[in-house]
Amino acid sequence: MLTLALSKGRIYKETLPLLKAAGIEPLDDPETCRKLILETTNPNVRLIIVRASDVPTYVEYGGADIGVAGKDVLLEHPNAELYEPIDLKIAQCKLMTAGRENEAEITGRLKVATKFVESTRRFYADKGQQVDIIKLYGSMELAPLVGLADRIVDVVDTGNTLRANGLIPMEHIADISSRLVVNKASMKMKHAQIQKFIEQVRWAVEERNND
Ligand code: PRT
Ligand code: MG
Repeated sequence: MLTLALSKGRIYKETLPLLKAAGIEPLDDPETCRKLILETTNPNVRLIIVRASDVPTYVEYGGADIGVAGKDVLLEHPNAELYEPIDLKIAQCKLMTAGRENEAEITGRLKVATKFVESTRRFYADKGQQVDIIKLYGSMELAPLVGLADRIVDVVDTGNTLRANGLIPMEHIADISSRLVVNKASMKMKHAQIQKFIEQVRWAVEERNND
C-alpha cells in the first residue's frame, strides 16, 4: 500500500490531474466528504488529507510515503529527512515582505509578523539586520494595521489580499511552488512502486508544461 499526503484546497485541485496521469483517481471528494483517508481507483494507493503545514511531518515520519508540499512549508522544516524529487510547478506564488503603503518612519528594531519564522529569520540574518519576529498562524495582513508589527512575511499570488488591506509587497524572498516529497525509508522499501509513480508524475508535469 502506498499512502499519499495532500492538503485540501489549491494543492489538492492542482495535484488531481497529475495523479490521474498516474492512473490514480480518488473515490471521494475531500472538499465535500469528511473522510481523512480516501481510497482511489488504484487499490494499492490511498490518499490522506492533512493540513498543508503538516505534510512534511507525515512524510518524514512515515505516516505517508509521499506528499505534496509548498516550498514555503518545506523551508520551515530545513532539517527534514525527505527526498524532493519533483518540482510540480503548481500553487505558485512568492514569499515576500510587505508593509503599510503609508508607513510612518520605523524607529528601533523592525517587528515582523509571520507564520514563516524560519524563512524570515534567515532572510533578515542574510541582510545582517536584527529584527523581532512575531509568530502568527494566519491573517498576517492585520498585524501592521493594528500596530502589532511593522512588516509581515507572507506568500503573495495576485497581491489582492495585500492591496485590500492597504499593504504593498516590498522585498522578494523566494519563488514558491509545490514539490513532491518522499519518505527516505519508503524510497528503499517500495522502490519499484515509488519510482514508477515518480516517472508518471514527472511525465505528466512535462506534458502539462509543453501545452
Ligand atoms: O489553510 P491552512 O492554514 O491549512 O494552510 P495554508 O494556508 O498554508 O494552505 P493553502 O491550501 O491555503 O496553501 C497551500 C500552499 O499553496 C501554500 O503552502 C503555498 O505554497 C501555496 N500558495 C499559492 C498559497 C497561495 N498561492 C496564496 N495566495 N498559499 C496561500 N495563499 C494565501 C496567502 O497566504 C494570502 O492570504 O492567499 C492570500 C494571498 O493571495 P493573493 O492572490 O491575494 O495575493
Ligand atoms: Mg489557507
